[in-house]
Formats: sequence, C-alpha cells, structure tokens
Amino acid sequence: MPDAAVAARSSETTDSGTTQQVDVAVVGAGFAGLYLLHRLRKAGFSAVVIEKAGDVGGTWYWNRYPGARCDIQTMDYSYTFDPELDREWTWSEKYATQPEILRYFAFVADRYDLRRDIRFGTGVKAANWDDASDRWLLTTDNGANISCRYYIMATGCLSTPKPPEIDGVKDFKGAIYFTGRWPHEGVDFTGKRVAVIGTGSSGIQSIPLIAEQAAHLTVFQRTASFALPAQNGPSPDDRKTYFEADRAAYREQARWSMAGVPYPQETAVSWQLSDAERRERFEKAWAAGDLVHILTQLWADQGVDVDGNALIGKLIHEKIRAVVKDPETAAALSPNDHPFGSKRPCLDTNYYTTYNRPNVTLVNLRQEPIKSITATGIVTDKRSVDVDAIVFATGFDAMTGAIMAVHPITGRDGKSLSSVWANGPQSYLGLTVAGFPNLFMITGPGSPSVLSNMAVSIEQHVEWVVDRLAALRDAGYTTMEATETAQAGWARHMADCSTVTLHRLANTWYTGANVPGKVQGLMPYTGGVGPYRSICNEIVSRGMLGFKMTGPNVAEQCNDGEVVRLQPDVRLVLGMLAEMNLPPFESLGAQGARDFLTEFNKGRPVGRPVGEVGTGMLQGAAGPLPYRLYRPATPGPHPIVVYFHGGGWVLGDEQSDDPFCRDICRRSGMIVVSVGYRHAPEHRFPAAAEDGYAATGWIAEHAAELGGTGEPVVVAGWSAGGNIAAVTCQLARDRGGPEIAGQLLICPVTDCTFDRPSYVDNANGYFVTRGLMYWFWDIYCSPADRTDPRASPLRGNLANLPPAFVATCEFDPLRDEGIAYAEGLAAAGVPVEQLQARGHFHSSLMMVDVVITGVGGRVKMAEALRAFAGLPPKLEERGAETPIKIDAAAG
Ligand code: NA7
Repeated sequence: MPDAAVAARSSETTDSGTTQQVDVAVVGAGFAGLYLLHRLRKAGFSAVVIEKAGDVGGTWYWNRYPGARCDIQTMDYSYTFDPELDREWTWSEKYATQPEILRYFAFVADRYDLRRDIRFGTGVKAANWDDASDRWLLTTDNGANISCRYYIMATGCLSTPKPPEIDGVKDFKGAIYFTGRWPHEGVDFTGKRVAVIGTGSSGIQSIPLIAEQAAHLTVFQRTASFALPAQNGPSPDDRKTYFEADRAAYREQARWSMAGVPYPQETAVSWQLSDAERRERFEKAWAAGDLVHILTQLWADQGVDVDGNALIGKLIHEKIRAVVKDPETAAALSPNDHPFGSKRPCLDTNYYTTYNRPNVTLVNLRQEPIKSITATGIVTDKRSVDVDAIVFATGFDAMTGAIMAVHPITGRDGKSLSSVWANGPQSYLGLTVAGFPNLFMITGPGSPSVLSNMAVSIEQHVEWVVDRLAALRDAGYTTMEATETAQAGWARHMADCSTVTLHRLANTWYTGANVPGKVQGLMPYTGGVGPYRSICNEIVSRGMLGFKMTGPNVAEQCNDGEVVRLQPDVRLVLGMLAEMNLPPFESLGAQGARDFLTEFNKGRPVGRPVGEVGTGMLQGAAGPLPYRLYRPATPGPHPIVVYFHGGGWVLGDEQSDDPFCRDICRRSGMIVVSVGYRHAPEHRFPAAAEDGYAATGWIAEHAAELGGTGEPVVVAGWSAGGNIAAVTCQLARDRGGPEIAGQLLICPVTDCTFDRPSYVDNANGYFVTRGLMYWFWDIYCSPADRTDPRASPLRGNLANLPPAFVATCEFDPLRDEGIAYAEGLAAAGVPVEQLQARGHFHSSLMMVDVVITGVGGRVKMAEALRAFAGLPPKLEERGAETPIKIDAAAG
C-alpha cells in the first residue's frame, strides 16, 4: 500500500477486527517508547505504542519493590532532547525513588500529550514481515491488529523477569513476590519471617528496608556483589554546579563520553600512584557514592587490567570487614570471583550494616546450595529455613528476553528471530538485524545500553533511527535492512571491544550466564557511548554503509561493508591523533622532528617498573654509543635481547621505546639492551646498520658484565630498528659471528620499493604515511645504495639465518614487505612465526598501556624471545585472589 493511503487510514479506530494502519508501531512505553512517539510525531509519522502495563514507565512501572531507585544520578538519567523540559523538572534527590521516576514519566507523557497514541494493557502476540506490501503485521492480544511500515522494539533490557528455577516453588504455602513485579499496593512484612533470594541491585536495595520490618530476614546469596554506599540526598554540589554552569555543554559532553555521564578520561595508571595516593582516590570515590565515578575515575587501568582492578577489590573488602561484625559473614559478602565492575556494582543504603542486625541471617549458597522450596520454607544442603514469604530478587532474562521470548518475530523468508539468534544475538549496531527489514531495537544486544547511562543511549538510538526513517521516506525508499557483511563485521568489532575490558571475565546477565541454558556471550557493546555515536554517524556519512534500501520507484541502494575494521582502541588513538592536527614529521626537518617526538612521547603512560634500568656506553662501528639496559626483577643472569628502536633511521634514541622495552623485559624475563645507534642525516647509510652489527658483537662479548648469560644473544627491533635487527643477523652470519639465537622483527622495513598494496592502501591516515617513508629513505640512503642488503635485507641471502618472529600490522604501509620477509625466510628454510595483527597500525604494538588490544601480540613476542633463548614458556603471574587469564587479543 502506498504511504499516502496508509497515512490516510492511520487514524482508523482500533476496534477488534479492523487492522490499525500506522507508519510505525512501537512496543513499550518506557523511557525509549515515550521519546520515540514524540520524535516520530515531530517527523510526521503516524505511530502507535503498544504497552502491556496500565500506564507509562516501562521497567519503572513494574519494579516497585521497597528501596527501588535509579543507580545513575537522576540529574543524568533524564531526557535532554528538549531544554525546556529539562528546566521544568527538578529531581528532589541525587538518586530518585521509583515513585518519583514514575511521576517524571507521567509528566513527560502529559507534556507532549503522548497517552492518546498508547494502547495500554495490550501485548503483541506475533509479528510477521510481509514482503508483498513491505510492512509488518502485528497480532495483538487486545483490540485491533496493526499493520505498520516500521516496527520498533522499545522493550528495555531488564523487563522480562527470570522464572524462579528452584524446585518446589509451587508447593510453598506462604506469599511469593518478585522484585520485578511488585504489588502496586505494597507489602507489609511486619512480624513476618521473610526470605530474599538474590543479592543483585534489587536485593541490595530492598534487603535493608525489608529487614527493618520483618521479624526475621534470611538472605540467600549465590554471588556476592560489590556495593557502594549511595550517599543519597540532594544532588551533590560539585555535579550540580558543573551542570548548571552550562547545561547544554554538560549534556553534549555526556553524549560523547564513554559511559554517558560527563567525566574526564582518567590518565594516571595504578602503578604510577603510591598506596597512599590510591587510597585517597578510593576514599574520595567511596564518599562520592557514584557508580560512574568509582568505575572510571580511580586509575586508568582499573577497567582493563586485572592487576589494576584487583587493587580496588581489596580496598572494598576492607570496607566490608570494617562494617560487618561477624568475620564469616563479612567474608561471604566480599566478592572474590569477578573483577570489580565486570558485574554491575550496586548502590546501597545501609546494606552491609543490615547484617549486624540480630534479625538478619546470611546463607552463603556457594557453601550450601538450595535443594528445594517446600510448603514451609527453603531447604539448603545444611539447613531448613521456615518462612512466611519469599522474595525473588533473582533478576531478568536481560537484553534479549523482552525481544525474543515475548512473541515470535518472523522476518524475510519466514525466518524467526529466535532461530536466527539460536546461537546468540546477532545485530548491526544493536539496532537492526539482517533478514528483518524495517525492524529496529532500541538498546538491543550490541548497543552500549546497560553499560551506559541508558538515558543518553536511548536518546541517541531514537534520534538516529527516526532520522533514518525520515531520510528513507524523503528518498522514496520503503525498506531498510542490515547486510550480512555489516552484521558479521559488527560481531567482530564487538568481540574486539570485549577483549579490552574485563566484563568477559564474570558470569553475569551481561553475558547471559544468569539464565540456565541461555547462549553465553557479552551482549552490550563495550566500546563506549561516544565511539558508538561516532560510528553511527560514520555509517550515515558513508552512504548508509552496511544497509540495503529498496523502494517501489527508486533503484535499490546497497553500500555494503564493515564500518569498523580497526581495533577499537586503535580507532580511538587514530581519532585523537587526527584531532590534534599534528604537523607531518617530514615538514619539521630532522632536528625539529626529533624535538617533536621527544615532546610527544612525554604524554604517553610511563612504562611499568622492572628490576633495574641502567645506562652505559658500548662500542659501535665508529665510536662509542649510548645504551639503556632493562633488567628483570628476578635473580640473574638472564639471556640478553639487543633492541633497536624505531624512527626511520632519523628519529628516536635508546630511550624512545622505553615503555615497550620495559614491557618486553617484564614479559620475557630477559635483559633488554636498547642501543642508541647513529642517525641520518648526520650519519647516512650504512652507519645505522654497521652500528647495529657492532653493538650486537660488543654486547655478546660483554654479556657477563651486563648480567647476561652470554652468547648467543637475541636481536629485536621495531620499524627501522627491525631493519637493523634483520641486517645484523645477515652480517653476523656472513662475518663469522656473534652467534644470534633469534630475531624479533616488528613491522620491519625490509625493502626499498613503495608499490606493494599495503603502501597504496595505507598511504595516508595511519600515522606512518607513504610521504614520511619517502622522507626517511631520502635522508638515510641514496637511491644507488638502497638495493644493498644492508638497507633492503629482503634482497639479501635469507638462508641460514636465526629463527624469526615477524609481526606486521594490517593498516601499515610496511605490512607487505614484512610479510614478504617472513615468507622469504621461510622459503629459505628459516623457522619463522608470523603475527599479522588485524586492525592494528604501525605503532599499535609499541603503545603499551594505550593500545590494550596490542597486549596479546606482545605476549606472543615475549614467548618467542624466551623460546629463542631456550627458556621455558612463562606463565603470566596473577594475584592470588584473581586466578584469571586474559585472552591474547592481537593476532
Ligand atoms: P541481578 O543483578 O541479575 O541479580 C539477581 C540476583 O539473584 C543475583 O544475586 C543472582 O545470583 C541471584 N539469583 C538468580 N537466580 C538465582 C537462583 N536460581 N538461585 C539463587 N540466586 C539466584 O538482578 P537485579 O534485579 O538485582 O538487578 C538488575 C539490574 O537492575 C541491576 O544491575 C541494575 O542495573 C538495575 P548470581 O549473580 O546469578 O549468582
């Protein structure tokens, strides 16, 4: 049916038997559904909202349990699309209660006259896509069915409560309550023996209040959560002042932040701070009572590194021990099986002190699992607890529950969403699913959703979707559908993002682990709100990348592809570098470029501590050269790695790759000697190559004095340093030593041509440009000398060289010559291991503690160095309380 005819019929009555015709049908009248309706109307679409509940509010309509509150400051958990609305409403508390939040939604619904297009008390029983009319047909359980062009699920992430899952629930003769479906009239527990099962946010908020009323409360805890005192009250002055100073700027900053709340990116790393400094930061965060603060503002590595994270767990354990008088209860309440923040921490009011009350008992289900529920109470392995009421605070079938389980959704070719998602949810952006044209999800699996301030994510999703629908309509298209390529690319990007943070290391509702039988995998997007927004914008600016659009009178458009091919942290780094608008190195002259690099390096995180860092002078090809030695903290002697820094034979020195040298020293347990070889233009080819060879000989000869194990040594280098390392191996073979046990070549320069595909594909935009490489070569080496194997080792004899580990990065002009060198070595019979780091750029593997996805690559390099030196593989050490192994990311 043409849109005009549809529009004309959109106001038809909704009596049973008549199909209601609208442009857009939305399920859910919560935060997302209300804004969708408003925005759709403004864009000229006819729309209806279907809502099971009796009024607006979504999850806040149902979650009326005692103590239910927001856990993002309500000042931030508000609509921002209309500054007047923003000004008209003032929250009474820092964390508003559920009734106040519900009043807010009612206020919004009234202000924009939304209720007239909401069908309350109505559910969708089935949704079917009709290819012939390019429309969705919705069967409802109350009143008219609906035909709509677009179908939008605004069903929320935490709206389908989990079933009780415990044997015998039906036998229980007392009262049963679910926090997620609390009676509207409230519950009086006075004089009652009550059980609460579950200690997530809902349990932790309600337990102190139930304990005040009940004769006795028994809490059944399976997993202890981290809880932080909410310190509720009026909005804190510092945040309020910040907000009031410039509301628009505050909101805009939230939109581009990582979590949807304006906080700066913390840069200090845990090992840079003393114990006292860390404690001070922690106490400040504890006193602030703000999840986003404590999750982001302690130290930069808290969310990405298990060791940095474990420091917080220990500090929180101390807090719990200080409050809870019984040591056994305190120990049971102290989480020790997941990193802080990997499972949603809770905000509490008097939670831990509640366990000091004589009428409260904690049952640790890790020690005594529940066997069954009987007519009179709950039986565990060790005891039987008789109660009058059981409160299930057992959570939700999160993220997918409300979309998949509530009603069958059937897309193109009769495929159901539940079959397409049988192995876990697949989506493009968390907003759309291939094979389901014109179906959208607000905060679906694959969007930042629950790892962000939902208010900010919801507004972004709603605006992006409605703007797309309007653009589609204006261009004459009637369908929009994600492609399989785009969806697969998003899955890969999601997986890449998930290797950066620690969320994957906990069994939570983020991963589906809380629902028996549910396919497990991290469902929310962990790449951050701001980056997500920029990706959505990029899709539009690149001609709706990854979407197919069709219409009756227009040519089909499909600009297929993956929106993010870089690793997520590489994308951020390159974005920041682009924003800095740095002058090209080649425009600064050699000395200017050196000065610039020195300044630039001051801004990077300092490397982690090693046993000892020393300096000295060694004998190069034409005189003394400085070196810097990194010694492991373990007792020596250690095998030696001779390291050559990067910098195009022009820039850098023995200190310029300091964080990398520290990292590789720590990971390999070997001494690293970084050589300050001579540079061009003062010393042109073959000075650097000859210095490399001479320095290696000198270090091998003086190994014992340096604390090393002696010959053979291992050589390593990055970029031009990789060139020197490779050349050194060839010279050592041809000149009778020193003996070299292995070569680690990281993004090495191996040849003097510039026409390999990687030079063409990555000529610009990835920091090391083709122009810069021309400049380096021109300064270092005259064209006549460039084919000399001491400049282009790929042109040399590759037989009988030491075993090699060659690392290359996908978005690097030097990628293909590195691969060619590895292949050449292998063809010549040299054992070679290759690491082709997907989504990385030339500097990725060097950017220690910045490009976190480079860790996996460095772990492999360190293993290779140890193998060269004949050392056994090294197990990464972990704190006793966190026996967790992080997966290698790069590669
Ligand atoms: P959560 O955070 O999923 O908490 C549910 C709790 O119930 C959690 O402690 C679970 O332990 C426990 N649980 C679940 N099933 C069982 C069974 N069968 N036996 C014993 N214990 C069980 O849900 P909430 O409603 O508290 O909070 C959800 C979000 O809402 C919250 O993060 C805020 O964002 C707002 P488990 O951890 O699975 O071992």
